[in-house]
Amino acid sequence: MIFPNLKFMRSAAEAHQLTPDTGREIAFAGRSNAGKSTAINAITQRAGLARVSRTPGRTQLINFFEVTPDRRLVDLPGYGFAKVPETVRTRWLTLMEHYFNARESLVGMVLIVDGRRGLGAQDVAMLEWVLARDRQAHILLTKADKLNRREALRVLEETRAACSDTAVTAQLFSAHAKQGLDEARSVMERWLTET
Ligand SMILES: Nc1nc2c(ncn2[C@@H]2O[C@H](COP(=O)(O)OP(=O)(O)OP(=O)(O)O)[C@@H](O)[C@H]2O)c(=O)[nH]1
Ligand SMILES: [Mg+2]
Repeated sequence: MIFPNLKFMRSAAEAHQLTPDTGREIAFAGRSNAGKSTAINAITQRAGLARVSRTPGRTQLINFFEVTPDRRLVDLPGYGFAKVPETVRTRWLTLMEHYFNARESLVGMVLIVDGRRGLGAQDVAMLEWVLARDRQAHILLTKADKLNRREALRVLEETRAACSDTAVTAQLFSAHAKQGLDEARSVMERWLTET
C-alpha cells in the first residue's frame, strides 16, 4: 500500500480555502456520479474516506487528503449534472478555473469516466485544460464490472484513440471488482515521486 498515512485535510468551497500550494498533488476529476470518490477509496484502501454520494452533484467542494506532509490527493467537484441551479454551476466554474489556473503543485489529473458512457465533451475540455498547463493526465474507465469483455475493450480502444495525439493514458477500472487498482496506483506513485 502506498498511502499508509492518508488523512483528510480540509474541504474548500472557495478559492481562499485551498490548502497551501506546496509540494505535489494529484486531482481526481470527472462527471458527477462517475465514481471519483469511490475510486479514491478503492485506490487508497480506505473505505469511507472520500464520501460516496447518493445524490449526483452533491460534492460541490474540493476535498484535500494528505498522503505525506507534501503530497496530496484532491477530490474535485463533479460536473455534468443536470438538476442544479445556474448559481451552483457558476460557482463550480469559478472555483475550478481558479484551481487549474493557479495550482502550481498540481502534477497530474486522474480523470474518472464511466466506462458505459465513454469520454464526453466536458471530459475532453478537462483534459485540454490540464494539457494546456503541461500537466499529466490518466483516464480511469470505471464501472468496468458493468461491461462485458467486448464492450470494455471497445471503450478502452476508443478512449486511447481519442487521446492518441497526447501523452494521456487510459485503463479499465472497477472499484467494485477491484480491477485496475495497481495500475492506477503505479501511475500515481510515479507522479508523486518522479523528479
Ligand atoms: N458498479 C459499479 N458502481 C460504481 C463503481 N464506482 C462507483 N460506483 C457507483 O457510482 C455511484 C457514484 O459514485 P461516487 O463515487 O459517489 O461518484 P462521484 O464521481 O464521486 O460523484 P460526485 O461526488 O457526486 O461528483 C455510487 O452509487 C457508486 O456505488 C464501480 O466500479 N462499479
Ligand atoms: Mg464524490
